[in-house]
Amino acid sequence: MPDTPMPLLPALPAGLLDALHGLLGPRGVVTDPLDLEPHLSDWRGLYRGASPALLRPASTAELAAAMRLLFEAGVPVVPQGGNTSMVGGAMPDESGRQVILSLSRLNRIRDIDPMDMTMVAEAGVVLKAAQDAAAAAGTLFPLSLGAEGTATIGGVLSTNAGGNTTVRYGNARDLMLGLEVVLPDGGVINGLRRLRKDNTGYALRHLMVGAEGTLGIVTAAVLRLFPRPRAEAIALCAVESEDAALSLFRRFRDRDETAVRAFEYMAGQGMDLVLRHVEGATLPLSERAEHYVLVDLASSRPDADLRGLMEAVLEEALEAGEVTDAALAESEAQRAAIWRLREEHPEAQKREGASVKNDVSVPVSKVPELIQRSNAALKELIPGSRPVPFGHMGDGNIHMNLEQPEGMDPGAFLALSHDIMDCVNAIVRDLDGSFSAEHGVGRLKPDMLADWRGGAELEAMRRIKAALDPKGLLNPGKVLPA
Ligand code: FAD
Ligand code: 2HG
Ligand code: ZN
Repeated sequence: MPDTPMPLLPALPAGLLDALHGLLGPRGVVTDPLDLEPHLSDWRGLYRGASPALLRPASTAELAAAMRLLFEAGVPVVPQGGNTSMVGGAMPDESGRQVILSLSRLNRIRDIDPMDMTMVAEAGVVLKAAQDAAAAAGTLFPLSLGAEGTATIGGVLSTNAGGNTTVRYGNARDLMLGLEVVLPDGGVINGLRRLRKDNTGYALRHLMVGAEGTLGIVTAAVLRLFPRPRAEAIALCAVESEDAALSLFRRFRDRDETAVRAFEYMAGQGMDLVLRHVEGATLPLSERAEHYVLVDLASSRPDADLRGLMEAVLEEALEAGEVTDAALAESEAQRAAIWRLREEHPEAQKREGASVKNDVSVPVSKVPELIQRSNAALKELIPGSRPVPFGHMGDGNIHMNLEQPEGMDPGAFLALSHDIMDCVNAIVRDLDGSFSAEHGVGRLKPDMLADWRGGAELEAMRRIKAALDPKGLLNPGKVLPA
């Protein structure tokens, strides 16, 4: 046998790279391993993939032409936005055959219309840039999440991201009116309609939202804008229990539902990690608590007395023994500091050691039961482990995360990931919830999808996939089980 070294990566079909170069130009095709490197691992460090090339088309037409070539050659394509997926959705597999597709050069805001209250943004626009552009036009694009400085419009739509303001404005799907999409064979759906009413056949745009890049490539979207808030009030509260937190939510909602922009729960355990690991983080309350909530009120009415509303409701809740302490932000700096305590939870968990995430949702009324039962079951499953539940209580989505026991080998803890997820999911199922609330299915959870959405529902999903992506080339191995 001749001792010839195997190539590290299987080559793309002959001539394809040259053809792609011809179409996309030198900036449009990246093959240097150093430049590819940041695209081959995910934020959580769960996956490491391989890829022969990263494509960066500069327009929808370029992308459509490239997709036609890839389709004919039978090359799999993995769309990647900001690569902040929590479920490995944007990772190529280890085969080295999958091309990564970045939309980073499609990063224009094509139009903002303050009368229609719409923005047309390309897929590569970073979420924060979309928020800033809306603000510059005197409007609000309300989607808000910890990764907003990196996540893209294509990514948030493809995952149907939720974040902090779902309780008031809905998730990404609710903020989308129309889409431009390139299909696996290069066909283009020109659906950038800015209509509030458009009942014309199947709503393909909604099929693409949350499809995690398995049905088509989102290239641009019509997004909904809102009036800017002119009055705001924000407080960090120590609350007596999970039930007290829910009761406080109800008090605010019943007084003025439209004023509640965010209502976030945080357990004492998670706040301790933030205070330990995040530079400059301090608790604006007199003492540590077992449970906290962040209440964020906003209104577009300049005369809305949200400070008065905040104080009145907190007063009632203090008297009822639900709230034990509260700090109201008096300045923009204090407001940002309170939000930071919430937003730094994922980073603080990461710095503390290994953790397993459970992005689950239940009906809002069942959130306290979810947290209480999961805490108990997880501590029993792994003695010494530290449940860190936090998240979007107002919409029923809690990150029922588990931090490793102090001193335990991180690898040994992560080897128990599936037992940990099964443990929480059994409770979630019992409470009529979902195993994936806002992060998606990605590469991590296709088996869960098969388990939870079997029968006719899974079969219908498979048929949709086969109809739109007959060669199975778009983001293989994601969402649907093999
Ligand atoms: P990527 O991670 O690059 O991709 C996500 C998925 O979408 C992949 O399946 C990818 O193939 C596909 N995709 C990307 N672009 C396109 C496109 N143009 N067309 C078709 N498919 C595409 N998520 C929440 O919902 N709420 C939160 O509060 C939240 N907070 C976070 C905080 C932190 C610190 C981090 C790291 C993540 C957080 N996330 C949150 C998860 C993540 O930010 C979201 O899932 C986000 O929507 C991903 O956007 P992205 O551009 O990074 O997409
Ligand atoms: C958040 O709400 C994100 O901060 C991340 O969805 C949640 O780290 C997590 O589990
Ligand atoms: Zn979240």
